[in-house]
Formats: sequence, structure tokens, C-alpha cells
Amino acid sequence: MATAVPMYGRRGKVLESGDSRAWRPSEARDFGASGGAFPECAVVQFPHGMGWDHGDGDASAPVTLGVDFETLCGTAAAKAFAERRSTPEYDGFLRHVDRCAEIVGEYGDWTRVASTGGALRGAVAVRRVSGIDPNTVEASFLLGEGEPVVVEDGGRNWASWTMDDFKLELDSFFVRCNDRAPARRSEEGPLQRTHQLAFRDYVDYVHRRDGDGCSPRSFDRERVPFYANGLRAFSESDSAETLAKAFPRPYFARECDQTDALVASITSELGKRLRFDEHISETLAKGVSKSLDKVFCGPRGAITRLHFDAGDAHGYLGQVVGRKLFVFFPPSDGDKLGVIQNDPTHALIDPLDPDFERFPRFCDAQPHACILAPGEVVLNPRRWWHYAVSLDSSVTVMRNFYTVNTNAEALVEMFVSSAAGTMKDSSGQLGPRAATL
Ligand SMILES: O=C(O)CCC(=O)C(=O)O
Ligand SMILES: [Fe+2]
Repeated sequence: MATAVPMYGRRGKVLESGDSRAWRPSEARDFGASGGAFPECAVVQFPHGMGWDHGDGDASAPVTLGVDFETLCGTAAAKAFAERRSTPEYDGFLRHVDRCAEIVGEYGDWTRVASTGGALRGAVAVRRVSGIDPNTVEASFLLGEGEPVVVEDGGRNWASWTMDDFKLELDSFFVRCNDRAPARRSEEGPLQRTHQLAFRDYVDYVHRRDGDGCSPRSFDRERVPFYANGLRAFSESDSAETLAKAFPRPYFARECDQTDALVASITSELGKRLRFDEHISETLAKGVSKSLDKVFCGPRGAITRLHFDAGDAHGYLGQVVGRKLFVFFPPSDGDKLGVIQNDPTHALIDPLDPDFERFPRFCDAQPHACILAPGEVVLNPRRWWHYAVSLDSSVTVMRNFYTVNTNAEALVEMFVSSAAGTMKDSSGQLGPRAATL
């Protein structure tokens, strides 16, 4: 008898979602009466049992060439990590390192001037505060255009984990990493390369690559680092609860992160109007909330190119391991940064190595820069452009959030489109109710 096979879009989404628990066929009966294969499932399959081992042995599993999917992915990743390939932004970062090294001299520490040297000369130092009153955060930093701020004790209730603590905890969690982040709809220069592997193997790669010390000479100048960015470890890993306990919401965000309350009222309102059963409302609420907490792990030189966060979201980014250089530009600088036409939340300027000939208006843009150390959290108001690069092997915990007074509308929109998607998913096409949203 055929097993209950999840519908298209709900199975084998390993490549898209990074969820290694997604359904994949593993027994003959999974292929159903038609015997057809599932092209979207990344596992070796044989339609109509072709090539199946019908001998004496166990005929229940598809032939897997003796290796499982995870192993195959890990091998491909290791090969890509060893390839000699770079990207314009990694080369730009290395030029910045060299300019900073020139400033401090042979025996100086280039990271001391990483936020003030080279192209960042003239950058405004991001304001630093500590022990702030959570009730003042919205008015001081989020209303109007807002202003980024480093909360030096922002991670005071966080665990001080090392990268190896993350490795132990996340272990076999299957993660995606890539050499150009974030992904863009269109790419100038080399296309983004993406690989997947177990988190423990990724951490081994980071250790191997970075070694000790971070002198300009110790950078691998031929191989761009792969960055494990936007990991949904808070929601999709078996360690979600442990992580939530180790890295609770920072104290200063207690009042201004109103996302949970907003999500609750939006789902209940939407549920009433669309006559959802409770289950759909809950699935929606969880799905949206889940997507907001992320982990970023990478070697020195792992870069997030210039962008602002989609969905009109505010964000906070906290360092748990290593230091990270952030460069911000105010929303009003957008037209000076080489915004990508069909990708308006992304910009082409490299803040560390700008091409003034191509983007002459960049001369008038005002960078704001900071180096974030472990335990510090930077608040990133909506629509502020930002660029980030790891100065050490790094782990960052990040969350996007919403407040009633500033960006709640965008959250509503996100729900409406996500609700339409959910209805589309479960009926195979856009249902009549979703179509009228
Ligand atoms: O690499 C980082 O820490 C920045 C991440 C970020 O801004 C984002 O993914 O939206
Ligand atoms: Fe961002």
C-alpha cells in the first residue's frame, strides 16, 4: 500500500529550507502506485523500481550509492571551500585591511582603525549607551528616521558561548552557507555559490580557515569565505528552546519589540475575517514569528553586503562570538548608494572600497560605523542601510521586530501575503478567499 505522501511543496524541500527533516522517499511503497519519482526530493531515486536491488538483501530502501544526502553535500562543500575563488566585496575588504595596516604600521593592530580608516575616514561613530531605560528606546532611536545605537550591555542576560558551544549544541543541524550574502535577484560579477553541511562541519571549516591571530598576513587572499547567514536555529533546529533560553530578548528591547502582541492581534483579526480555524491562525503566527530570529556564523571576512531589512523591519544584532564591523547609512542617503533597480532594498556601493567613478554621489553619503564586541548589541532602525563584516570568527544573534507606532502596517502586509501563500499551499492554487485579500 502507498504511504501518505505529503503534497507537492511540502516534501523534500531540503535545498530550499535547509530543513533536513523534510519528507523524502525512503521505501519502495513511498513511490505510490505510479512508481514515479519526486524530482524535487534530493535523494537518489529509481522510478518504477528501476535499478532497485531486488536480490536477497533489504529491498526497502532506494539505492543511495552508499552515501547519504548529507554526506554528499558535505563533500561538495569541502571541495568548494578549497577552490581558489574570490568576490569583489571580499577583495574590497582585503584592500580595507591593507589600508588600515598602513595606518597603524607593521606592528600595529589594523582592527583598531577598521571603523575609522580608509574609506571610513570621516564616518560618524555610532552612539554607544548602556543601562538604558527600555521605555525610552522607541522615542530615542526608532521614531522618525531613527538612529542606530550600540547598547554595550545589550547582551547582559545572554550566555557567553564560544563557537564550540554552538557546535556542540547545533551539531548535525543542516545549514546553508554562501560566498555572497545576502542573496540578490540579479548579481554583478560571480554568481553566489551556496552549499549545505552539518553545522559541526561548518564550524570545523571556520576554525581551519581562521586559525589564530588576525594579522593582515593571515587572511586567505585567494578564497572567499563562506558565510552561514540567517540560520533559523531558533525555530527549525532541535535546539530552538535551548537557544531561546541562552539568548533571550535583550532587556532594552522589552518595550519596543512589540512583535508578539502585534502578531497575536493580527492573527486573531485575520482569522475572524477569513474564518480561519484556530489551527491556521496558529500556524501563521508561529511561521511569521519564527522567521524573525536568526543566527549568523562565519569566518573572518564574512560579509553582508549593503542593504536594508525588508518588510520595514527594525532589527537588533548582537555579538556572541568575535567582533564585527558595521557600517550604516541613513535612509535619506539611498540615492547615493547605487540602489539596485529591481531589488530596491539592496545597493551596489561597497562602503569599504567605494567606486567613486561609477557612483559619484557617494561622496555626499554619510557612513556611521562601529565595531561590535561580544556582549554588545546594535539597534538597527527600519530602512537604515547596513553592511557588516566579521573581524574575527563570529557568531551573531539577530532579530527583526515591530512596534505599534512605527512599522506595524508592514507586519500586517506580511501576514496577508503569508496567509495567501498558506491558502495557496493547501489547495494547490490560490483560494477564492485569498484572492480577495
Ligand atoms: O552579517 C550580519 O551580521 C548582518 C546581517 C543582516 O543585516 C541581515 O541579514 O539582514
Ligand atoms: Fe540586515
